[in-house]
Amino acid sequence: MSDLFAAVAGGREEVRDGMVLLRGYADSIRLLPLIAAIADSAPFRRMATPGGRAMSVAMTNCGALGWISDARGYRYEATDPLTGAPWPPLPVPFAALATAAAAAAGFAGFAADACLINRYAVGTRLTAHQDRNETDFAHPIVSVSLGLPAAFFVTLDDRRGGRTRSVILEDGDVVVWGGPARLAFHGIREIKPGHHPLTGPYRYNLTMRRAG
Ligand SMILES: O=C(O)CCC(=O)C(=O)O
Ligand SMILES: [Mn+2]
Repeated sequence: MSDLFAAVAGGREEVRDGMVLLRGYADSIRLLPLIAAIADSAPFRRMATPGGRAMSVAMTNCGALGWISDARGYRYEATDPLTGAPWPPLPVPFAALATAAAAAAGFAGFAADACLINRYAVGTRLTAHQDRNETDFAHPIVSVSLGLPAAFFVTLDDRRGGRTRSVILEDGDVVVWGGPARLAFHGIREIKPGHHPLTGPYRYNLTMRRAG
């Protein structure tokens, strides 16, 4: 494990079967400049839902594949539809963090090839959904929270309207889910007003996936 995350490692908590929360595992001071560099070439944008509405959360990607939504649906693409260029490469510290966090959560050998970057302004949210556009659900999802806190919820029984558990995710917290939780419904409740010393009025989230 590199000092990028070992230095800030905190507690380990099971959120539900197959989902582990690693408190304070990621170092936002190291990660945020990498996000800014990615956004210089692949800007944050509010993608359109298949139904034609703009999503409230602004998104971009890095890695060999990037997740997109538009009138044709949800999918991964190798190029950014905004620029026509390949998505910026997955920074080595992102990939290393994903592999180490997955191993710490019990998913050894994870190698991410895609990273969706979400930017939440105050008042935005992400409704309940499954991450299911990846080709092989044997691989876990690694989610990194940076900046303002957020209430993350997950269903306990894989039904959209099922019972949920909520946890507050703070700057540096990493959640890993796979196995029995891989297709759990999850989302983010409305971000409360606040100011974070590193991100101001925003929360950033990286979800690292094996998409292809
Ligand atoms: O922001 C989060 O913590 C979750 C993000 C998420 O579920 C997603 O991007 O699919
Ligand atoms: Mn998700």
